[in-house]
Amino acid sequence: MITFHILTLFPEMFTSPFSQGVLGRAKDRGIVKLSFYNIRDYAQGRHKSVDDYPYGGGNGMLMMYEPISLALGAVESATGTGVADHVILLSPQGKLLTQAITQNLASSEHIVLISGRYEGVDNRVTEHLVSSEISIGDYVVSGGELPAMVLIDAVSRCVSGVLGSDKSASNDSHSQGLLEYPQYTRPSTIDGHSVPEVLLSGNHAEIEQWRLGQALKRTRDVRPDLLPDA
Ligand code: 9D3
Repeated sequence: MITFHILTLFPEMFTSPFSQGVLGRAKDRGIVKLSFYNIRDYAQGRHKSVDDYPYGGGNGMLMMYEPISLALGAVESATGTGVADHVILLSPQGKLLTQAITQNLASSEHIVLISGRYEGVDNRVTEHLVSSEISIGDYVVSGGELPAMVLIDAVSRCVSGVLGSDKSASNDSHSQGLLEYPQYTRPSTIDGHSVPEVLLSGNHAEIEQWRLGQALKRTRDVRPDLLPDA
């Protein structure tokens, strides 16, 4: 059982990805739990502000420290434990998410995810409330919600019992080393395009050799950066 505690201004964004498929099932079966904390609910004062102008000037607004800190307090009240070592801020400044990281996170009981909006967060959040920052890649998306969903999906797949068999989970992590080989299903010919002969041969040694060759070629052509590790 793993619980993701999600601090966000937009909890509704998270509903559909986790109501279907592998993750929907994992949730229904109680293997994965999602718990939401709307940062707006922890805003203080007459205006219930969650964002403010950056000291020193600059573009846009920043998420304030206080509502995030209070929301983290609510997580600790709900769990009855300290969570300080398991607080992840989704951030363009973070370490790149990898399969090795998702596998490590999968053994946690509680993971707290902070999804930001605006141009960023008060750096005191990062320094004093967050234990690690994670990015999902070198491109810009509009907030931390989609990255949090990507992380939850990827981590959940590594949790025992979420996929059909533990073999599927280890198969997932193998495909980290090399890109996958081409795959085909029926019919054996369509629009004049045939399935490679070797796959119909029934010779399993030859099929395995062909698949490895294809995987290596694809990886060299498309993702040569993966090859030294494979
Ligand atoms: C990097 C661009 N920033 C400086 C101008 C502004 C900014 C844009 C979008 C700051 C934050 C965001 C929202 N993105 C995330 O919170 C985010 C993210 C991402 O944009 N790309 C990859 N991984 C992540 S994790 C969180």
